[in-house]
Amino acid sequence: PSTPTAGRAGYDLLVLANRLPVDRITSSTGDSRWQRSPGGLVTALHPIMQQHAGAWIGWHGQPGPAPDPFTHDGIHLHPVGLSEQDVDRYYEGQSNATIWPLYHDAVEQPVFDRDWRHSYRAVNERFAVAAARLAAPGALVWVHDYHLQLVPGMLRGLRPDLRIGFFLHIPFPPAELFCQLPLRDEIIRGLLGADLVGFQHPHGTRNFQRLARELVGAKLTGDEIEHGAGITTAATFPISIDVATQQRLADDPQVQARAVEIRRELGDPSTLILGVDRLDYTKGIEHRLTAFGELLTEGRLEPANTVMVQVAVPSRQRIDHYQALRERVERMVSRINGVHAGIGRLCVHYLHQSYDRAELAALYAAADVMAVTPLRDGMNLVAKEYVAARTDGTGALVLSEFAGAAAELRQAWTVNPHDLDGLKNAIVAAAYADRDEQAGRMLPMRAHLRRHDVNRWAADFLSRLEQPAGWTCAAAA
Ligand code: ADQ
Repeated sequence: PSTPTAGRAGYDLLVLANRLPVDRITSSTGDSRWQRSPGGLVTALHPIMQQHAGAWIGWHGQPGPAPDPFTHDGIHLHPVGLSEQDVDRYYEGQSNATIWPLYHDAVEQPVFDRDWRHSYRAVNERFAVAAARLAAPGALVWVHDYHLQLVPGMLRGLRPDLRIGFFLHIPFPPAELFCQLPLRDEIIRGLLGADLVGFQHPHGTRNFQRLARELVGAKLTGDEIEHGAGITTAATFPISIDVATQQRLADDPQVQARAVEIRRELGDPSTLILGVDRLDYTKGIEHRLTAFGELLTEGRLEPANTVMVQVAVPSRQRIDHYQALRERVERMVSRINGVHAGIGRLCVHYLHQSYDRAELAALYAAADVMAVTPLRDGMNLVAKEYVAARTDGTGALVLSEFAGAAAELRQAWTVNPHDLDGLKNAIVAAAYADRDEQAGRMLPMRAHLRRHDVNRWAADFLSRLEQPAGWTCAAAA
C-alpha cells in the first residue's frame, strides 16, 4: 500500500462524500484490510478518478482519529476523522434524524437539536479545509449529498479558484418543509457556493431555485441563479446504474442457475414478488406488506402459490425511528405468516441481511414482480437494477410515483403507495400480466436505461461543471 501525496500542485479532481468508497474488513484472525464498497457511486467515478489522478475525501466508517491517506484500487483516499460525538451529532443526528426525514416529506418527524447543528458545521468545515489543502489550482471538486451541504460555500471562501460541483442524492424539499430548518439560510448559501448544483428530479431543482430567490434574494435566469457571491447553475441529473455490468451478471449461467434454485427453495410458487430496500421508513415497506396481506386474505392472490421475498438491508440501527420501524415490519411479517402460511410454506420470507451483487442479481432474475413502493425516494436504484437484470424482457415492475425513477421508468405499473386499493390493483395486474404485456412495458424501459447509464450521468455532470460560468447565456447570445 502506498501513501499518496498530492505533491505541491495538488489533485486536479477531488470527490467529497460522507463515506470513503471502501469498508474495513476484519478477518477471524483479526487481520484487517480495505475492500471497495459495492455502491454505484464508486463504480461510476472509478474510471474518471483514475483518468484525472483524483482523490476522494471521506470518513472511513469508524469513530476515532483518521488513518493516514492511502491508495486503494488506483484511487487516492484521504480519510476524515469523526469522534464518537461527531458520529452522534453530525451523522446520526443532524444528517439522519433532522435532514433525512425533513427532505423525505417529513414522513417521520424530524428532530431539531442545537448541538447537532454545531457539529454539522464543524464537520463540514473539516471537509472543506481538507479539500482546500489538497486541490490543485483551478481543480474540479465534486461534493456529494446531504451530509455536506455547507461545504461548497466554506470551500469557496478558502479557495475561490476552484470549480465546485454539488450533487444531492435525495429529494430537495419544497419551501413549505425546508423552511422548518433552523439552518435554512446557511444551507442555501452553502449550496450557492458551488458553480453547479445537481438534483435527481426537476422538482428538486425548482424547489432550490425558488428558495434561493426567497431566502437570499437571488435572480433567476434559465438554469442560472445570480446571487451576491456569483452565479450558480442548478440542473437535473438523474443518477443511474452500471447497466452493462448488471446485464452481464444477469446473463451469467451461475446467476441463472441460482435463480432457478431460489424458486425451487421457495416451493416453486407461480408468483414471486420481491422487495429489496435498506430498512428505511421512506421505502414504504409497511404499505407493501399491508397490500400483500389483504390480497391474500381476499383470495386475489393465492397463499398456496404466491410468495413474497422482502430483503431489508440493516441500516442506521442506532436511530430510534429505525428501531421502531424494524419492530413494526417484523410484527407485520409474522402476522401475515401466522394467518396464511402452512407447514414448510411461508408467505413472506423476510431477510434482514446484506447480499452480494450476484445473489441480488439471482433474486432479480427469479422475481415475477418487483415491488418498489417508497413514500419518497431521490431516485431508487433497485428499480433500475431490476429492469437492467431482465435481459429477456419479462418481469413486472410496480413503482411508486414518489421515486425519482418514476420520471424515467414510465412504463412501470405506477402506484401511489398511500392509496392502498390502487397499490393492491397494481400488484394483481402485474402478477397476472401476460408475457406480451410484460415485454411491452419492460423493453422500452430497458432501452431508456441503456442510453442513460451511470457513466453518462457522471460525464454529463463533470462536463457541465467544466463549462465556464455563464456559458448558457453566452451560448444563447
Ligand atoms: P438508497 O436510499 O440507499 O440511496 P437505492 O437507490 O435503492 O437507495 O440504492 C440502494 C443500493 O443498495 C442498490 O444498489 C441496491 O442494490 C443495494 N442493496 C439493496 N439491498 C441490498 C442488500 N440486501 N444487500 C446488498 N445491497 C443491497 C440513496 C437515495 C436513492 C438514490 C441513491 C443514489 O436514497 O434515492 O437512488 O442514493 O443516488
